[in-house]
Amino acid sequence: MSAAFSRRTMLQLAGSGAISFAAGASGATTRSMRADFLWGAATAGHQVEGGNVNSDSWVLEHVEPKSFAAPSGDACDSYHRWREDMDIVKQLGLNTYRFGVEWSRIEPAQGEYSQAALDHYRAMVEGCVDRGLKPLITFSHFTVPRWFAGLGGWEEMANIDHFLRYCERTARGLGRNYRHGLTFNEPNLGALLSWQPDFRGAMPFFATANAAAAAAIGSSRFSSTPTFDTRRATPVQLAAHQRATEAIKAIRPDLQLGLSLAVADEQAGPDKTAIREKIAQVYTPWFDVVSKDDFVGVQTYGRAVVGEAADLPPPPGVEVTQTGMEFYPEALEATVKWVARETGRPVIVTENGVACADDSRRVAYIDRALAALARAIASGTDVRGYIHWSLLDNFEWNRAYTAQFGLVSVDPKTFRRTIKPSAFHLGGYARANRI
Ligand code: GCO
Repeated sequence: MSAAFSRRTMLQLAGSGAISFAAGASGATTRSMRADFLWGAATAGHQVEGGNVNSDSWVLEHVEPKSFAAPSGDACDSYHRWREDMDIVKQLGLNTYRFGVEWSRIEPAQGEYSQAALDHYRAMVEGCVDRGLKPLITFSHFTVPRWFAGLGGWEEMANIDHFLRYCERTARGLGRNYRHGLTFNEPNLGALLSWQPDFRGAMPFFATANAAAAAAIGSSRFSSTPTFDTRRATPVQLAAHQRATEAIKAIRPDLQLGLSLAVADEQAGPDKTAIREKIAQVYTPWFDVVSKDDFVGVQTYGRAVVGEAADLPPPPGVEVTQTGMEFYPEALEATVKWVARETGRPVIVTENGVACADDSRRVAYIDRALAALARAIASGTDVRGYIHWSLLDNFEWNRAYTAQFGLVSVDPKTFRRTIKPSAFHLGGYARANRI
């Protein structure tokens, strides 16, 4: 038996929960995670960098009617302060930093690539490595260049070629010092949101905003995530993921590459339920494609109770988060088990978190979500990491700066970072490598 084999077997046993039980300080049974478990925090380019002026979102943030509570503006100024952000990740005892590269900085005009932007992101990869952090790179986290939105974005199959060129440039430009990548962040989000009555009802409004954005850039159309037509965009993004995977792997065959899915703990409502239709529409096409990837990223924020034709609102009296979701950290057990079973792939939790002003609720959320994750691992689910959303309080899309998902707060004027107790709490799990 080779050393490599026995080591792998040990890791698998550790991952499956077959070894390493111990009693924690509280008396509860705790479990060691595999030695290479990823403990991290996540950000996304547009949500933290600031000044992402060539993106589709920037255009939409500045037209009437306004679909954003405020423009992203300087965000957290992380385009300049990324070193400080990574220092915090390191200080907390986490070992992974997930961040996104912005296509609209790398290719601000069609066919014009910015070497300076590629160098910037490569320096970020190296910055992680210098601190002993593993970078996990998102190639496309919702935002696209404004010119790409004007060409019909993900609603046009022919547009995939633009994405492939960007992925190739980026894969070359970032160098070899990262081991994990995601092509897309939550390409199923539009389909998932279409089950929410509020989002469905707002589609005519979004269409008006998109028309205004088209006019602003002198185009006849403007296609943006997640307000695009998902029946058109889903087949394009499915194909784009597969082709981008081939293109990136041709340059980096050693890369662990996948995508992340928005996954709610889907539960049938008490009366009639359309849960089967919902799953077939929102998840099944992605599960099929993901089953060929190296791993699958699971992003869970809570549960969805599916009624006859849409998700039901949280029952009266339950605790809700700043984004109106039921506070339900337990969702993570069902989602990672389900996705692992359906895809046969190892899971990395690439996002999980809660929007709350009271940080003690984030501490409770982390404890309960990690307990749920430990139960999934104990039942044999192959989970390779837990990456919290988010490192920073940041630009939460349409809600702008009104929802706090961060382990760290950011002063909007001075950009001063203040680490919250929940961040140290998560770091404690990471340092011990136990749940
Ligand atoms: C998403 C995104 C993040 C969000 C987060 C909180 O999952 O929608 O990846 O960009 O900010 O989920 O809503």
